[in-house]
Amino acid sequence: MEKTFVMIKPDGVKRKLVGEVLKRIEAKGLSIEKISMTSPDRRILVEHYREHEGKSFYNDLIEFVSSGRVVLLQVGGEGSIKIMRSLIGDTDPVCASPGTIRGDFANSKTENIVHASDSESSATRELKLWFGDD
Ligand code: FUP
Repeated sequence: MEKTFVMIKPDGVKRKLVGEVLKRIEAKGLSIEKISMTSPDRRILVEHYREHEGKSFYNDLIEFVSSGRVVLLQVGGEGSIKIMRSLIGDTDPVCASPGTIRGDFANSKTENIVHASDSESSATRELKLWFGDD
């Protein structure tokens, strides 16, 4: 079954939206296969966000995601990568539709509650980075 990586970012944890995000994932029929909480250090975030290095928002992004605890998830189910992307909504809060997680709760491009892998190759890479080979 297809697997994807999801992270509830520090703003989602601080705003007590963990249950809300998990509820939406499960209500859609996807499975929470792994779950843990951590305070990510810069090293792992630099690797996670390597494709964004040098962009104008990069430093603020790393600073923000390393600012508190995050919830790491392996989510499984048929079509889980695309389904999670549609559940989270657009990166830009102006474009994120109501009914999506970002559309309902985010008001910033950087502090946008949740991350979900955007392709099969990033899902494989990110699951290995955050959960290792287990
Ligand atoms: P997404 O896959 O929807 O999370 O969005 P991107 O891969 O385009 O961006 C990765 C992260 O960079 C987003 F979670 C938030 C951050 N970002 C900004 O802070 N500012 C921007 O203008 C674009 C992205």
